[in-house]
Amino acid sequence: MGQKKWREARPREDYLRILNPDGSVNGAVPQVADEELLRWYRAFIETRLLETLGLRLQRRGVLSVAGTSLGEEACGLGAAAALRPGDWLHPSYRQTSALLYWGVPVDRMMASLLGHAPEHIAQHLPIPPDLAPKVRLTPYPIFLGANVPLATGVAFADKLNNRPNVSLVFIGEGATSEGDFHDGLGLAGVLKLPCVVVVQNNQWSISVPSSRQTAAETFAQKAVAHGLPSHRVDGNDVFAVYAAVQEAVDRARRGEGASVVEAVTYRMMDHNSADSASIYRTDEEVEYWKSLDPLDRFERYLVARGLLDDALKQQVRDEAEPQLRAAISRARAVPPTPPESMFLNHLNGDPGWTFRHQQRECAVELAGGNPFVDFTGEGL
Ligand SMILES: Cc1ncc(C[n+]2csc(CCOP(=O)(O)OP(=O)(O)O)c2C)c(N)n1
Ligand SMILES: [Mg+2]
Repeated sequence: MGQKKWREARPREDYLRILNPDGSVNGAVPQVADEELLRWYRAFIETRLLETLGLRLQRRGVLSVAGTSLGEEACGLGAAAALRPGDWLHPSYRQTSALLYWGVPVDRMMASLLGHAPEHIAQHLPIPPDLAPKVRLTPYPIFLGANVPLATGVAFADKLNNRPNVSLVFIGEGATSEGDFHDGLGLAGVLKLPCVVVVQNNQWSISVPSSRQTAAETFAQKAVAHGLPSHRVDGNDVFAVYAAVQEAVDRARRGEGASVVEAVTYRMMDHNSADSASIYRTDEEVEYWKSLDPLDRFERYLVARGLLDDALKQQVRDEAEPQLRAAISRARAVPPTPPESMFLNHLNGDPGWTFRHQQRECAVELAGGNPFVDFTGEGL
């Protein structure tokens, strides 16, 4: 196999940046209460800890695949913090920080990564109503881009019913090449839907660099063709993400329609545990982006403000880790999802031939037979 590495094409830095990598600030910092800043900090730390534990579980064969959002946490966090209870969050798989910010139960998240069916998880890990997240969530679709029309559909329903909610949806820069992204944006533009689309541009779509994803100069530009306003921000600056998304959310809530926010960031790790990024990109590139780390600069800012010191840093970790470990243990204690339960749901009408065939194959296997030898499918 060839050993070609892509030459780095650094993104333009003429974007909104409020928090510099050294922790100093440019211009006005969004007004956020001290307690809220510490909530952001805890979500940052929990995200890093949880994803590290997830990777270790993958290495031990507990999870079949694990990914991380290392270096990208400010995108999910800053955007999610701009929502209010009742709003909708439509994540992709790189917004662990958004989920943890809104208190999505870690045991359920982990049970889902373990492959359990949603109904099974709900049955074995019930959530007391007062602990349920205060935003509404949709599960991320594996087919990239599909959550954009989903979000615009939800926003349309809210608009038709005069509900004051906003839908926040995340998509990777690679997935903006999907038709679904444009279908969703087209509708959101024409119908002025209360929707904010965050393009999390982490420079890579598995092994395809963003410079090969589009000939457009920026991903924010993709909004123009749909008549939508856009912002382009430093995605490693939690204040810039928050400020831009907050403005877009306010606009959507006032009934003025949808917006796009491109958050420029970097995927520090492999695409997921099934990838090996060192084959296609250089160490120098990764080193450069380490110097822009979103948590380092936020910590520097909090320390300079007198809100954080070494003792509190340690305390946050010491509180988070046992809680995360306990949640993972609860998820691991969930009994296996009965395999035949995958046939409990089908979309509409009577189950078709393929459905019935697979159901019978599964039944043969569960009875100890070999579906390929012991079941011919005859008579179906
Ligand atoms: C429609 C579709 N095509 C391809 C894939 C396989 N796939 C999964 S993740 C991925 C890369 C996505 O890159 P990007 O949108 O930039 O998101 P990132 O992983 O960088 O966060 C691809 C091609 C898929 N899941 N769905
Ligand atoms: Mg990407």
